Amino acid sequence: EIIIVATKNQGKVKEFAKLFAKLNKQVRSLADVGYVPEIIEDGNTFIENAEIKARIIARHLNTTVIADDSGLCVDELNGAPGIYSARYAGEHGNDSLNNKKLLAELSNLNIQPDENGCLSKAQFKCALVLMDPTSDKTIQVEGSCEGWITNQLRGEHGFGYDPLFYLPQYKKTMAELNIDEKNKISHRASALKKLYEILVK
Ligand code: ITT
Repeated sequence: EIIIVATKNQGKVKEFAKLFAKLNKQVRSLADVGYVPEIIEDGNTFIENAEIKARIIARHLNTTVIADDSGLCVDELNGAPGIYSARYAGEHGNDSLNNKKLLAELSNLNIQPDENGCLSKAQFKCALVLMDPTSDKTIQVEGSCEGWITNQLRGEHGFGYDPLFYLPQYKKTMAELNIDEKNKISHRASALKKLYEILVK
């Protein structure tokens, strides 16, 4: 069975491909199906934005799709960048600028780092919306992952804010975990697990 994941983010695609492989399903991304629209994500929540993407793409392709809207919420920044995570520093999807901006915003607060260099608690959040265009029915789920923002980029795996997201239980950043390790604990994996549990019922 083939699942269309309505995303142009290759980092997300890789993680979904591995997660769905365990369920014996193959993943196709927007690049694979040759439809990569510019979508204005003007919702107020992760769920709303995931639904906007799912609806546009499911209708266009006339097939069921799963859309992912996700981001990082930093406690000391009152939940920023949140739904603006992809364009935090102004340029959509520029991970290195976004990470710089995050460190700059936290450095303005003059927080004393802890022994691991950590400055604030944070959560990764992921909303998944599965949409069937014939009925317009959706399934909506959310997953999250708790960690800390550390003051130094570390690790080469993953994408986005992974190099700054520190996991005390591993003494590593998310970018120092390989994809299988990340897929055991990530916000995306936790959301997908909830979706799967609803679908098998
Ligand atoms: P699509 O909308 O096409 O799926 P996108 O990259 O624009 O791709 P989002 O609007 O959901 O996706 O933005 C998500 C941003 O949040 C992304 O650019 C990362 O900076 C961050 N993010 C989400 N999940 C992440 C993860 O697992 N690790 C690190 N950063 C993540």
